[in-house]
Amino acid sequence: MFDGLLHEIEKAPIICVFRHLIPDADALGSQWGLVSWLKLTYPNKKVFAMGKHVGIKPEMFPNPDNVDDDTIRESLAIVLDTANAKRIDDQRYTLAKMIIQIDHHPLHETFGQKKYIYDHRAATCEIIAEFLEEIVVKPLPKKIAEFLYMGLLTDTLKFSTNNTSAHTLKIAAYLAQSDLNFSKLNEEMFSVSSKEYRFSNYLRTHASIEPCGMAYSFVTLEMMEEYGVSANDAKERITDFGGVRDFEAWALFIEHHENERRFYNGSLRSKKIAVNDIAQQYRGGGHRNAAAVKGCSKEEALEIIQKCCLRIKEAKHNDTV
Ligand SMILES: [Mn+2]
Repeated sequence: MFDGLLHEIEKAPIICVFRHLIPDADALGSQWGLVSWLKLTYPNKKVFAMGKHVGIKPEMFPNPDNVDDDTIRESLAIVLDTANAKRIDDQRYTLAKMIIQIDHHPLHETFGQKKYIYDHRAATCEIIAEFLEEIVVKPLPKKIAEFLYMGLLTDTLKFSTNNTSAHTLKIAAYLAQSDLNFSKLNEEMFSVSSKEYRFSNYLRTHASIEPCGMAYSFVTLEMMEEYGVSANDAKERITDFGGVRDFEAWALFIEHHENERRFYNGSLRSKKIAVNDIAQQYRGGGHRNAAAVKGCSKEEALEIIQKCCLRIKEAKHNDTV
């Protein structure tokens, strides 16, 4: 499965580990899990965590490194959890001697000489842990296991997404051997601020719900200002629509502005219907049941809702015939 990966790692004196912009816990967990393991295992190599953007929970992960262009030129670049080249946090990955992609998103674009893409895995952390399990038979050092577990826990929404598999749990069990404190990790990853709590209440109260079972909300710049939440925090609240029996799909559109232009970036989620191909029509993409769109006008966002509704109706029709 990881043919040649260890070989490339072993021969590289410098390794730069990249991940996507606006990193979530899977991007950061896989990055810091791998970086920490590389540093520990190869004390003579120079290993760097790349990226400028801070994540949703910056207090949970160390700060990225400052790396000059010449160092990147001499390095092996490993890019984690990122399907499109434009989303790589720090575009200088192109300077590297060699680029390796490791990801669980469906293959979207090839930007590396080698790639390890396993889109049936629930998280990039699952793939990194799987790679380490092959090499390190005994339990991983606690900190490394924690980083990887955090990404596994959040990308699977506490092991509840439909890509959670027996393998995911096997990997979780492997990580758990490192004396993990599950309740503490859950608390750290999922508890929200009282501001977010109030904002969630607003979202739930004001969501639009189509008769087909499509729920959605628009969050304007003014609303985020009023509730004191950032666009990143607001986006995370898509999970507030999950767990409702009547909802087949749901969407959250967050307003952004660039120069004078105001537009929406949206997150789409569904129980059964595919939403990633719809997302692709609106400058986005992602997983079958969890995708994102970019730079949409309100009209486009409403079109997306209509397309999802149509698909829900078709699916219901097919179920009954
Ligand atoms: Mn991920």
